[in-house]
Amino acid sequence: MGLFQNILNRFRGTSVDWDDLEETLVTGDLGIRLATELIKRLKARKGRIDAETVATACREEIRDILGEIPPLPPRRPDGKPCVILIAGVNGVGKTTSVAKLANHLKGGGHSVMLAAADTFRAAAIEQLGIWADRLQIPLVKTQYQGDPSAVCFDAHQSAISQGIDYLLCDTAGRLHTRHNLMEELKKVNRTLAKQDESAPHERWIVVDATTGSNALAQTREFHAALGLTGVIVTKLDGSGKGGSVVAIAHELGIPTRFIGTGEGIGDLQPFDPATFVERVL
Ligand SMILES: Nc1nc2c(ncn2[C@@H]2O[C@H](COP(=O)(O)OP(=O)(O)OP(=O)(O)O)[C@@H](O)[C@H]2O)c(=O)[nH]1
Ligand SMILES: [Mg+2]
Repeated sequence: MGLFQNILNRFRGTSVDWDDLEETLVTGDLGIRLATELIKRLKARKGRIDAETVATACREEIRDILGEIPPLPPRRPDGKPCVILIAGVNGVGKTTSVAKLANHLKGGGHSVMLAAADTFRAAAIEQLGIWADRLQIPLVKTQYQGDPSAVCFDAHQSAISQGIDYLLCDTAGRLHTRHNLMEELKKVNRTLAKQDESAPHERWIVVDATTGSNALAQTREFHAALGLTGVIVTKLDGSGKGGSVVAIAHELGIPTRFIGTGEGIGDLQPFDPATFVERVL
């Protein structure tokens, strides 16, 4: 059940207790800091305080926090590809999201290339290769346990020489608490700037909606390493409602760019705050 429905159910016919409301917000993956901020904003509002008005006010405040979502960067004026680096912890849906995003971009008439920078798992290169074949998109890869930075460098060089519009780099899952793996990711990021100092133009984290508020902690660490410019939230077809992306927008100012709603290639939509607040959260 969604956050606003929970608020309505909990307080309908009774007065709204602020502590109870805060707990409901935290349970909705908004996190303590955002829940406290929302309560503050709600208290500052004048007028009736009942279940309906509080639910509506919460919607408005969350819509405000989500702000405007930047559009996908266009093809670079210098003719070089727009490079999107995809990172995140293990199993959140990075590789699937890269494939879905490639499909989305290809459907929009753009040329796309993939870089298989997850050299950590042998199956990962193969997994991305299957998607690339299916989508008929070029893939640059190396052998298992090769250097992920070198793969990205080669892919970038190839994408530049072929006049590709978008280069999507899939990286290995890594725990945000593992220092050496985060350093490796920073190196990938630096390497992509070697042939185009403005690259990678986008650095996105993929978070799983079912992991709740842990997504905020992950994003904090990846943001410190990469300076993130976006979030893809996956598995919104599951039990998670994606409250964590509101906390991420509020605390870190990072916009969500796409949402994943299934395992299929078409199950990716551009993030629309209005729809998200009305129908998903
Ligand atoms: N239900 C659902 N499943 C998803 C979604 N996105 C990805 N998955 C599934 O989640 C599982 C992991 O997806 P991957 O794309 O391999 O995840 P990853 O982050 O690349 O994993 P690692 O590379 O091992 O870190 C797969 O079974 C996907 O089909 C989604 O939006 N909804
Ligand atoms: Mg993967």
